[in-house]
Amino acid sequence: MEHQPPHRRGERPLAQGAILGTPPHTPPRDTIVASATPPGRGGVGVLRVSGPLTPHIATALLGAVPEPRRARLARFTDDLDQPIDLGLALYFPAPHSFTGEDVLELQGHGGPIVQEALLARILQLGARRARPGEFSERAYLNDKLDLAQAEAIADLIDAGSQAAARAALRSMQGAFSELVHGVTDALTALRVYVEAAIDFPEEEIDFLSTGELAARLALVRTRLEEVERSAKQGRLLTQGIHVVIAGRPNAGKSTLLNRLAGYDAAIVTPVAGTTRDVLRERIDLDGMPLHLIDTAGLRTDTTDVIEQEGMRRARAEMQRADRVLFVIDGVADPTAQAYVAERGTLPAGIPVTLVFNKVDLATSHVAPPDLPDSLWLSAATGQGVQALRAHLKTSMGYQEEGAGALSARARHLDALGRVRRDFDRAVGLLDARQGELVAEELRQAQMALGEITGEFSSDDLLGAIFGSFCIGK
Ligand SMILES: Nc1nc2c(ncn2[C@@H]2O[C@H](COP(=O)(O)OP(=O)(O)OP(=O)(O)O)[C@@H](O)[C@H]2O)c(=O)[nH]1
Ligand SMILES: [Mg+2]
Repeated sequence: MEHQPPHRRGERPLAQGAILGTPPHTPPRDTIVASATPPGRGGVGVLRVSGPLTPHIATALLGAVPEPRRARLARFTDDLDQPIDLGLALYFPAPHSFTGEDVLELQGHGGPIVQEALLARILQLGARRARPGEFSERAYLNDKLDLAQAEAIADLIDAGSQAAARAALRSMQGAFSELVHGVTDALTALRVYVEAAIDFPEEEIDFLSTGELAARLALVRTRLEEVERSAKQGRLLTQGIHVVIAGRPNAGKSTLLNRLAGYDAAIVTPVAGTTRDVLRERIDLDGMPLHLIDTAGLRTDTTDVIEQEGMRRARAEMQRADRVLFVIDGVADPTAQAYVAERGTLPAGIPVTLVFNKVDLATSHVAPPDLPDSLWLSAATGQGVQALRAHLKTSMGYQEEGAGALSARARHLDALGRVRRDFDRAVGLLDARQGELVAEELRQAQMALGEITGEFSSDDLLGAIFGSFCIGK
């Protein structure tokens, strides 16, 4: 399987060389092996070997290096030439392989004993066990794919819906990277323009005051906004949102979780203070993953240490939420006094939806003034729950999959946010006629953009990204 990036990093001399410097990473020289199929029993088990020792391993194991890219039925033998298994061998010589190195794929029988014996033999021949994501990391280091594409592979494997899978496939094939590179190229052109002006100081002032530069900046900004929109949508599709269900004890939080999850995930009782632990459920909202988190009811009049710890955890979850559903018992508290009392203790900046529950018991309802978005429903009967689902989708800006939805991650949005801030500062400095500083801000913006596709990346970042992949990927 090969993935062609829209641009190879090595082929971007302006981005890489004179203006930006070269990346610090060098491809590794040792040989790795791992099972590419999940552990356990199955019809076929695939082991993958990558690195310079691959031809040597193939010769020792199969008697000869197989013809490139042609399946060969072979005996996999041990050091005494006794067969370990019989299967298909596929050889992909560098650089035409997934990792860009010499790769051998062995499709044997999918039993744990036979797979482990084969793996032990390959270790004996000089390979070492691969770390999680190490094949993808090598593909990245060898310019076979960029960082956003490598992440899209993991997102494809983890996709929780058809829509997310299709979006990940598009990003894996480079569609998201291409958008980012479009902005990078426009920024590079801008920087060349600005830096040329700085080299001719007598003309700098004139140059900065012409409308030309302002017009170019505006154009880049429009493209940047396009990428941000696309990434935001992609992030919703790929990673979804985290919604915390909070409120007073007995408001019906766990009942609501169960209703949305479609089964009895949480214990529900008429006893106030039933839920103590944090409970997580992942559901699919027309393609968007929704991570629902049920929490202990908030109240001040308890001395129960377990409940107090539950509340502490509830508040910690709210800090990390994309949205809080604050559930009110609509019968006992029709004016949402529980929310009014708690408002000051909720994390600032995290949007809240008020859910007035138990409408099946209430005779009428009106929205009390000065409150956030409000919905009335019955978690017990399901009445109004569809409207809550729709509200969650629209309030997050999620649209049903358009023709070209892409997968993206919070990491990308974070980088794009920094690009935007640097860029806006550059525009401000232009107004102040500060050519050198404009150039510097644009350089920073370009660096932040480069983090998305991995033209700029620290070892820590790579470790965090690839470390979350599965072994053998
Ligand atoms: N009539 C009616 N009863 C409900 C509704 N939702 C929940 N209840 C009842 O309210 C009681 C409390 O429900 P829970 O879901 O356990 O409430 P909770 O907010 O999770 O409570 P704690 O875990 O104690 O914080 C139970 O007896 C539920 O059956 C509803 O929509 N209508
Ligand atoms: Mg509960």
